[in-house]
Amino acid sequence: MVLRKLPGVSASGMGLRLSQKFVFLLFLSGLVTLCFGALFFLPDSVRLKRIFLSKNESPAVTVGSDNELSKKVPVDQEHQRTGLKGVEAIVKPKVSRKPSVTHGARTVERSVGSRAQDEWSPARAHEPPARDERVTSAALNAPHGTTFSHETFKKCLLKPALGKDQGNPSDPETLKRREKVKEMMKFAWDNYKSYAWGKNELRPLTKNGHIGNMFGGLRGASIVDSLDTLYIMGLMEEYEEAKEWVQNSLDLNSHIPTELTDNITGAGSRTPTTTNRTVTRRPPARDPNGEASLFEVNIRYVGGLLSAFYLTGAEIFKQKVLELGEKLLPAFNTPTGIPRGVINLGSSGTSWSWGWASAGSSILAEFGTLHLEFVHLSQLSGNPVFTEKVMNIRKLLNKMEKPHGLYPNFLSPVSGNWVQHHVSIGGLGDSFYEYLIKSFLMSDKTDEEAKKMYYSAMEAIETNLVQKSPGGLTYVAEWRGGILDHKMGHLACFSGGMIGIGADDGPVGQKQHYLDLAAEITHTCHESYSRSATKLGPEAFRFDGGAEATATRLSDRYYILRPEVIESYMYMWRLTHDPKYREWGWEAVEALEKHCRVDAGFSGIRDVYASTVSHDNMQQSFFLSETLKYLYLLFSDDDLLSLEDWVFNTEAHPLPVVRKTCLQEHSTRPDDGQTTLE
Ligand code: DMJ
Repeated sequence: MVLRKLPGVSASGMGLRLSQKFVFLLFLSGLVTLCFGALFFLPDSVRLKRIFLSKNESPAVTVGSDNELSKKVPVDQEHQRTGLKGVEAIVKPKVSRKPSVTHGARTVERSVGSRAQDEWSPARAHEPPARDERVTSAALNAPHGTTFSHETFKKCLLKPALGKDQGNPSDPETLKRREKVKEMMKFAWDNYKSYAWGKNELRPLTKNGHIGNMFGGLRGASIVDSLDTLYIMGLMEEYEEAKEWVQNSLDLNSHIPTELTDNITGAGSRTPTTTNRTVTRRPPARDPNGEASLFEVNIRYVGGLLSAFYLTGAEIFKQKVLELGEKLLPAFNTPTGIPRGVINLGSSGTSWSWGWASAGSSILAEFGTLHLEFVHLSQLSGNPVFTEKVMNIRKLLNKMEKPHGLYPNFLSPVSGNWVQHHVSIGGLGDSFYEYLIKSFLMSDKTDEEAKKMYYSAMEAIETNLVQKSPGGLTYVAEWRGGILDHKMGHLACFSGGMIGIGADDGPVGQKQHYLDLAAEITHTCHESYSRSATKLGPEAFRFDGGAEATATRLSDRYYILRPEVIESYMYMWRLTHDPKYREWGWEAVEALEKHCRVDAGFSGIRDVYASTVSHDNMQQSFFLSETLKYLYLLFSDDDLLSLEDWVFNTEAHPLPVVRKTCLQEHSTRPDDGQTTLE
C-alpha cells in the first residue's frame, strides 16, 4: 500500500499517523461524493445531467403509472407522445397533491395518498411493464375497425330519438307541468350564464362561479352536463350557445392557476360521510393540469359529450370526447388494470388513490361506472382499447371471491384484493350495480356476463341487505363485515328505478317480484321526502332507534338538489303508468320551487326538516343534467328517449343501445335507401 510505513520515513509526511490519514481520506472522499451528488439535486440539475451524460445516453424518465415505473422511456420518444418541449417538461414535480372533495355541501380537503410511485416496491419489479396504449390522434381519425356513421346509427333506432312529437303529452295538465319544468331549466341556465359562464357550477346566492377540483383543469361542467337536457327540451338557442362554448372554449389541456384552486370546493358524490379530515392547504407548486376524479370526468364530460353527439350528430362533440377519452387511459396502468380514483389529465398521466380510501384502494362505484361510456368510445373511434380496459375490470370482478356473494366497496388496484368489507347500494357502491344491468340492456341484451353478474348480485343483496322496517317500509341496509347498518342514503334511492328496469330479464317467474321490490323501495324513498318539513329528502335516513325513513343525525339532513328519488319516479312511471309517480314528481317540483329557488338560480338546503331553510349556495351541475331531465321525461310521452333505444348513464346522459347487427348491415350497404327514422 502506498501509505505503508517505510524505513526511515516518519509516521507521516505531514506528521500524521496512519490511522489519522485513513480517517482523513475517508472524510475527504465522502465530502467529494456528497458535493457531486448534491449537484444533481439542484434545480438546474437537468443542465448538469446534460453535461455529464453523453448525447446518446438520454436520461431515463419514469412515466405515470406504477407498471411503467420500471419502463425507461427515451426522452425524444416521450416528447413525441406529450408534445412538450425540453427535458424539464417531463420531470415530475415532487409535490404532494391534496385535492379537495366535497361530500354534499361540505368541503373536505383530503390528502391524496398512495401515489403510484409510493406503492411500487422491488418485490413487484418482476411485473411486466404495461403496454403504452394511448390512442394517438392518428388512430382516432383512422379507426381500426369500423367507421362510425351517424346516419347509419339513426336508422338503427327503433323510434325517433325525440319521439313523434317531441314527447308532448296529450293531457293538458301534464303538459302544463312539463312546461313548468322547462321554465325551471331555463331559469337555472340563464342564471348560470349570467353569473358563472364557463365555470363549473353556479353559486346562486353570491352570484358567482364555482370551479371545484373534481375535474382537473376542465371547465364548464354545467354546460357539458346541460347539452342534452337543453336539446331534448327544445331550448335551441341555449343549446347552440352551449355547443359554441364546447367548440371554442372547452379546453382539454387547460391550466389551473394556483390562486384559483384555493378555497374551492367540489361536488363529489361518492365520498364517505365522515367529515373530520385534516385540512391541508395545497402546496404552492402545482402541476398545470391538476388532478381530476376519473369517475366524475367520465360520467359528466364523457357521458355529456357522447349523448350530445348521438342526439345531434355534431362532429365537434365526437372529436372532443375521443380526445378526452384518450386522456383517461393512463389511469388504467396499474398492476391489475383497476384504475385509481384520481388522474392527472396533463401529460404525465399519473394517477393516485383517494387519500381517504383505505390502504390506497379504488372505489367500486368509481371503477365500476365506466363501462357504458367506454364501450361507446370504442364504438365511435373504432378502437377496441376502451372496451378492453373496462372488460378487464369486469373479468377481474367476476372471478373474485365475494363475501356472501356481495361486492365490497374498496379494492386494491395493486393486489386486486378487497380491502374492506363494507357493502352498500348507496354511495361508494351504487352505480356499479346500475352499470351491470345497463351494460346488458345497452348491448341489445347480448352481454350475458353482465346479466349474470347483475342478477347474482341482486340475489345477494336481497338475501343480505333488503329489510322491512317495523312500520312496513322496505329498505336496503348497508353491510359492514357482516353487521347491518340500518341506513339508506339518498344516493341508494336510484335502486327503485334500477330494479324496475331489470325486472323483465331476471330469472323466470321473478318479473313481478322485482317490480314489487322496485315499487316498495321507491315508496320508501318518497316517504323520506314526505316526512320532512320541506317535502325534500335528507342525504341519509335511518331505520333504527325508532326512526323510519328520517335522518337522525344533523349531518345527514341536507339536500343538494340530488336526482335519485325523481329518477326512480320516472322509471316507475314508464314501467307501470301508475299516476302516483307523476303526482310525487309534481310534489318535488313544488318543493324545489318553494325551498330551493332563489333570486339567481336553484340552491341546495342545509336541513330538510327546518321550515325556514338555509341555502348552501350551490347549483349542482347534476341538477340540470339529471333532476330536471328526469322531471321533464316524467311529464313527457314515453317515446321521448324511448327505453327501447336508450339507456341513461348515471348522470342521466342518454346513450344508445348498440345494435351491432343493424350497424353492420347498414355499413355494408350505406345507400340502402332506408328512410331516416329521426
Ligand atoms: C350524480 O353525479 C350521479 O348521479 C352519480 O351517479 C351520483 N351522484 C350524483 C347525483 O346525486
